[in-house]
Amino acid sequence: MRIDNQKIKQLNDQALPDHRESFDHLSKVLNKKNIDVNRAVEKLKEFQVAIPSWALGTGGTRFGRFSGGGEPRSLEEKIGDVGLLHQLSQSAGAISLHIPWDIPEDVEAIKSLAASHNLLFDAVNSNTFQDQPDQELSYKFGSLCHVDKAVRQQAIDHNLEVIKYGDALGSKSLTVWLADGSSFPGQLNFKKAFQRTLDSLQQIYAGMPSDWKMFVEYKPYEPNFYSTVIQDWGSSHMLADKLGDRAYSLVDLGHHLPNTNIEQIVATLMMVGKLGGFHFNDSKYGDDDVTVGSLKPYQLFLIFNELVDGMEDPSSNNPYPAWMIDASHNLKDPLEDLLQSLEAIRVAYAQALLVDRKALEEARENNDPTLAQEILQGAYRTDVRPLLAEARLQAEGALDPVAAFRALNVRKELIAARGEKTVSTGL
Ligand code: PSV
Ligand code: MN
Repeated sequence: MRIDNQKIKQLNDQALPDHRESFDHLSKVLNKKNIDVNRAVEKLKEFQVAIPSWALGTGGTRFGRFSGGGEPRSLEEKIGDVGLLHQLSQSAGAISLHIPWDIPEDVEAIKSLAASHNLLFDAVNSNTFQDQPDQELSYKFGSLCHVDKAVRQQAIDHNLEVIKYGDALGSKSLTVWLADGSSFPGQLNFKKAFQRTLDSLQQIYAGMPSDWKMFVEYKPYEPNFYSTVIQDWGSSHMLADKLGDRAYSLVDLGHHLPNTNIEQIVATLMMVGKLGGFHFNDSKYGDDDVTVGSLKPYQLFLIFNELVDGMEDPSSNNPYPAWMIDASHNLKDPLEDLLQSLEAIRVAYAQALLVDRKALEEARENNDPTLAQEILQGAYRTDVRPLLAEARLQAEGALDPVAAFRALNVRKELIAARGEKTVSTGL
């Protein structure tokens, strides 16, 4: 389904007087601080985050899954859902596919459907963490790290196939996340597993088109409980470094042990030009995959502070990172949840744009942590939501996407079109 743009406009018109008042007030406050409001709005208009095709249905845990209704049943419907998110938010201009969950049967038709929603295809993701029904060899004991060369070859071939699908759709990057590891001490030779993984990744890297990038994602545990082959940013960076110039680390917010200083990891990777991709979510305990910014918005801001610093650093050769939400929706409507995540990401981004970097650097040079904190928290405590709303208004999105989603009964219409009991492919 598509929302009638006139309906979005009508809702915006009703909310416009309040928006003008708050935007004008914020503009005055920021102008006094010599912050260029138009630049911030333009930056927000440009900032697009990819939606993963597997986040549009209800997620679950190993204990159960409580289906929502109106879930997308096909790749076409998933693209339609991302189209709705983009129409309302004007900030979800790309979709990231997971193969084999989302194999495009008619590539040209899928491409033109995505284009009709103004969507691009972001990184494609391989899946060697599950066995598929028609698969010859099992990944129970790993894929790219497996002791058996034939299993490794099967996993390499799968990644090469994923690249082919992505290439046909216009993707320019492959994200590799491996569940490979061990659940018991002694089970795996750490060094051999790492070397076999590197060797397998080298073969995949060699099969990428010359304008493609590879993102190596890390995760400390789960589904394996004792060790993961690519457990942390150090392992990921070692692999990316050995693979070549077009291989990068990918940071997923949920893939860190409690209290890890993720912002420092981001700064360090960008310093050496090796931060390629970013998966957003939030967590309290582990890879909880809950709504971005729902638990630790200040941490998200501190991470964005480093991301913006890295992006604005003229001496950095880090490429523009690929942004993606990587979350699971167990309780909330997935589309509402994704709209909230998009908002939280953009709030943190906008706040980071407000940081007076020159003053912050001076405070650092003067060993003045008090002033450094004042500067950072001054930006963090600014209610930047009118900037986001203005960016959406200018791009013909909804001033308030979640309110519009509800007022326009989008879920009800999706249920009417697709049914109450639909199941989306994915996790
Ligand atoms: C693994 O936990 C992960 O973060 C990877 O990015 C996967 O591709 C994704 O979640 C979906 O399973
Ligand atoms: Mn991820």
